[in-house]
Amino acid sequence: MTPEVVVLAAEVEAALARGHPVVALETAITTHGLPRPANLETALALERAVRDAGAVPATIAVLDGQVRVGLRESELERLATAAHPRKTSTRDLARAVADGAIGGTTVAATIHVARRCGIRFAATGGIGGVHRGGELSLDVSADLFELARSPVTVVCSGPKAILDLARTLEMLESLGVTVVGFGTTDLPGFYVARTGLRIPAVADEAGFVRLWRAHLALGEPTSLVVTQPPPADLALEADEFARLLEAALAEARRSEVAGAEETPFLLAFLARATAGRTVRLNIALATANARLAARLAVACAAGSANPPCG
Ligand code: PSU
Ligand code: MN
Repeated sequence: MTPEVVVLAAEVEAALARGHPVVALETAITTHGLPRPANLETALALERAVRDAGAVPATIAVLDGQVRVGLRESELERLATAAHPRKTSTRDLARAVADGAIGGTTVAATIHVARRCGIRFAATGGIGGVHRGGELSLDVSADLFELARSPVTVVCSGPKAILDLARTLEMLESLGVTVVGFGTTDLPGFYVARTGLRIPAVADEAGFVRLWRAHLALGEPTSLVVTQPPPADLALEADEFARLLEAALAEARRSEVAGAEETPFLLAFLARATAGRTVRLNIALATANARLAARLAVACAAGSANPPCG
């Protein structure tokens, strides 16, 4: 990537140069994950959450044939209201740039770009993973493969609950990606607080900083995936969610939706079926994750030179 293709906002560039904490924010949630106008409000709320915790937000997207790292409010608005924004994963980045397109970046594309810029923290709602039936369809999110080669800590509420969570954990293990629970040993499942799948926990911020330092010292090329449960007041019960998901998956089969369209389709179905509760939950958990990512970035930057990764 040449400098003209990846453009850093002045604030982000200055923060990185001084070793100040920076948190990358994905934008597929803006272009494809949330309905309007909640998508723009959320994108702004995520940036505010990062700032309030003392870090600099670097919202990443493709605009006018450039990968932009740090957007102005007017640019976020363009992204959030674009007629046909592209869902841009790693494989789509070059094409989106070449076509002069506008696109929201998935976790995969976001951490890919973050790594190139020396940004070490990112936040999202839920990471992609192995889709149900993925053992045959091979519909496995590029997020997993990018997590295997980008030393960027990603704070999330677990993999999106529409996925095959057990196989997603297996793949992360195979790829050498460390998954930890922030104060939990039960993998959070995005809309649900507990999935019954066990993960190692870090108790607190100090515990994470020790893990992060060890990971850095070992020179591991992989991500640390930090998961925290969704806010309790909005989280769904496991059986309630299971019923909703059955209906959503049946509708996806009837509509013959597959591939990159599946995630946005299922999220939209769940939003309709719950009269917007899953949207409120998605916003709340994404904001909480942005806040935690910033907190951890601040804690890790304290007393460390925060050298850019190669
Ligand atoms: N989490 C959300 N909403 C989203 C996504 C995650 O709350 O829209 C997006 C993320 O950008 C993630 C992507 O990287 O879905 C994964 O899509 P796929 O399974 O097609 O790789
Ligand atoms: Mn996919």
